[in-house]
Amino acid sequence: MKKLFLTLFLGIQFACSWAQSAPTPYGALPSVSQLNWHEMEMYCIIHFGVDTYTDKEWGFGDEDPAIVNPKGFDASQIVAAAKAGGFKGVVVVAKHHDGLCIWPTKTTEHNITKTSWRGGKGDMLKEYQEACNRLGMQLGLYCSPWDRNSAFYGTSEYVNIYREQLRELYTNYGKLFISWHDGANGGDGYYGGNRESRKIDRTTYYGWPTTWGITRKLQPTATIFGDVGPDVRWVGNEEGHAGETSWATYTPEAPDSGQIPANGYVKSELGVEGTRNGKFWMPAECDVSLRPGWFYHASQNAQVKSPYTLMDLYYKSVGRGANLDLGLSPNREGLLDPEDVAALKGFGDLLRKTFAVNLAKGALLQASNVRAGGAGKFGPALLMDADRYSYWSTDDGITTPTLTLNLKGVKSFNVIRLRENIKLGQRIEAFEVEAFLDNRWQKIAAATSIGANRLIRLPQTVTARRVRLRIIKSPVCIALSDFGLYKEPVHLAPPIISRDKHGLVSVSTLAPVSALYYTKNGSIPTLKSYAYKQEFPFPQGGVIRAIAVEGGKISELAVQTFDVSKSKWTLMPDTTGVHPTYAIDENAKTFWSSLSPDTTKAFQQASVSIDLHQRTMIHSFNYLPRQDKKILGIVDLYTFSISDDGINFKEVASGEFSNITANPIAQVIRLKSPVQARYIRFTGRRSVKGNGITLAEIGISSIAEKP
Ligand code: FUL
Repeated sequence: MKKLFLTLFLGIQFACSWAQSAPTPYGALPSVSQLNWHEMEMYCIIHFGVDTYTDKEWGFGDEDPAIVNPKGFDASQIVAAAKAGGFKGVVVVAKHHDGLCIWPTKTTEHNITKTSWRGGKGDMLKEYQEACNRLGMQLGLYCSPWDRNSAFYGTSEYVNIYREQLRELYTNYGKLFISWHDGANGGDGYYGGNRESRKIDRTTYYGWPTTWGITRKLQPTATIFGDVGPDVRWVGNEEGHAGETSWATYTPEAPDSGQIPANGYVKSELGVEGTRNGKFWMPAECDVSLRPGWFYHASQNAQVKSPYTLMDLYYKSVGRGANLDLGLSPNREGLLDPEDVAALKGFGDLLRKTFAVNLAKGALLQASNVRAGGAGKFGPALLMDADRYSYWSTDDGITTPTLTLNLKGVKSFNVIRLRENIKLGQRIEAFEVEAFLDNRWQKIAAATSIGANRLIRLPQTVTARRVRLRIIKSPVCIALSDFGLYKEPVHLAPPIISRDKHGLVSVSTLAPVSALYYTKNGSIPTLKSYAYKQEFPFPQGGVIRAIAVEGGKISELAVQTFDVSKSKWTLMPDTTGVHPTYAIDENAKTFWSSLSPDTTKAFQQASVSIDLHQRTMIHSFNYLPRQDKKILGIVDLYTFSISDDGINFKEVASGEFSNITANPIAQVIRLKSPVQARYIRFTGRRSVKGNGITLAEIGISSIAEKP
């Protein structure tokens, strides 16, 4: 089947008639479990627990498990939705930082048997395992090393408990494809009632080499994920993208680079790119949630990522040789919301449509060189089969070959795919693709790393009859396993919804369209909704949804949630620091700062006080951390106060912004009960780094529960 195509070779190949063996593998190589992981490309990670009921991202560890009662829990609904999205497995959070084990563990009382669900008789992990078996999906488990509930956290006793938890997980839930270990470690917690801060040395405390030994013994085919591997590295952001150049190999930084990284949880900026010729095969996993947070929050219902947004993330993760790990957040019933299910299905359909037909198939292939040993073994026809490990290779020393494709007719495409046979290592460093257009070869794409997968989404559809691949740089002969041309369905981009300083909302598009429609009540717009003609006031905030219509096509849906308009707000004189007005300018890119340039100064708490100029109903407030990818001054302990006279302030909320360093998204804090006030004050009581605080925006919502 592999020789369906006529393959032409230039002169020199005919001279090389002696049989040559396979190329020597290059650099660090993937293990069998890593190969399985690469083949999966995408899986989901499922967060459900006490946080689902407390509306938090990190539980403190003092939550009563009885609040957990997902009456409608159906693992099959969740796993089937992931499958419809094209995902090949799920990683279930068996224990998050709050310490609640969602299986009947013997290691702690703080477990599923103490919840109200199924009278304490249930085992969520078993149900996930059964659902995965039924649906042909692979299962992975996440057991947080940090445990804010355990009285023993910080002592060696806890490490034994943690290892025992892993043993239970590895023994009772079948074959796992991944053992997922989070990097958040130590800090404030309940710790068996002690309510204190416990610090551990993340490089030594857990004794990772021993802990990983347990994984290797009990789950020999599972990969181990951690901030720095050892099998799969964290990409370094929770936005779901790897670097434009992303190497599967990696050399961890100090403290003990050079050995298999027992340093486990040392973060590195390098995760996103990897290390060319790194010591270990340690590809990146790009984790990102379908919603802004990892756990379910009703306030984020309007922010479920759309199929095209997921598609974009797919190109930036899987398309860069990494894997995509998408967060799913079952609601309090224990089910995915219909919007989440629809987004997954829409994404899966888009993937299936895009990659249904390889337009390069049937082309006449002319390679500038084919490794001696026979076209059947190393010829370019092998690029067209579905086998990731059959490959086109060149003679030793031939590192910049070209491949010309005379397509079977004129073809229109907008996506290019390449793969290397990674069993032979990551070899190619740069390549270009050209199309024969207007009677000359023109460059249409160029990229660096390939590895397990490289996708290039072209800015425009290219229509051509001849295409040429040029390998520009490779230290050794190539071993390319795939070349494909695809056509992603054309779609109309969603309109842009924005609100100016005066509280006026506008709906616009980059290219002209025939009509725009919108709704103000959270419903999905149709051609019967309000037709957009001009800016309109929306001072109380809420959700605007809009669509564009052009040439009989309806665009992707745009959704934008607004807080109460800040058009009349002013800052009170006690707000100092640099650029105070940036805290309320409705511009996420600017930020206010109380940081002192004198870095020897200790942290000083700071506040922003605002006059709303009218008594306003407040259901929640919202802190948007700086959005420039820097963490200096990001607040993680806050107080929110209100006043009627601008002099006497009363605290109405205080607490922690969890996971804000890894995922610096808007933090919506719902007040215990709604209040009315004319003045508000936000105080940062601690920042994750630096001697002051920074703040991109402060907002409030007057809406009881964001739809
Ligand atoms: C993070 C955790 O701290 C988050 O809560 C979440 O579990 C995410 C997947 O990993 O680092």
